[in-house]
Amino acid sequence: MTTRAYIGVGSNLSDPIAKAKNGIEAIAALPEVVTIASSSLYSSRPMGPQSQPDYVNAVVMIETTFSCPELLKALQTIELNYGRVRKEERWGARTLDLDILLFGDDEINEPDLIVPHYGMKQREFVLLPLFELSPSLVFPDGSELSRLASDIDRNGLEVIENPPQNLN
Ligand code: 5RY
Ligand code: CA
Ligand code: CA
Repeated sequence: MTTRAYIGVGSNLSDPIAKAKNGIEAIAALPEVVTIASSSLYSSRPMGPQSQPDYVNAVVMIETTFSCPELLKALQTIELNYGRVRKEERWGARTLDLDILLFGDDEINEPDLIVPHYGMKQREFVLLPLFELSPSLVFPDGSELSRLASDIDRNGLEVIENPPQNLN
């Protein structure tokens, strides 16, 4: 049984364009994952603490035979492999952040795993790359991505690079 899932990719340290691409490639290389498409790379202004560099963000659409907790564990391993360090400041700068945005129509509410991702509907750097991949997407609660994406402020979000090809 496979599940369609969407993963948010973010980086704002140590060559963030390269780190975001590394993350996208590492997701595609997971044995139980097939990457269907990845979005453009976007430059975005930091949300949360402002005293940190701009981010590079993207979204990847996959099909996976992992369970959602298995996917989370695999993504956390990739983050650590690309030098992610837990710092004091909440929501501070990071080399690579991989978030499960959607996992099929699952709604999961556990302390360490909340899906759909908390806050994603308010984040232009998630909604606009996601809309690029799946313009007709409907959330598990029935809300339409097209409406959310057209209503949100771009807050300086810009495409910096077209989608990478030949992921598999
Ligand atoms: C708000 C608070 C914390 C939004 C708010 C976070 C990224 C958040 C980021 C990222 C960009 C963080 C989580 N209100 N800003 N801030 N991209 N992650 N642009 O990936 F996202 S920390
Ligand atoms: Ca995260
Ligand atoms: Ca994040």
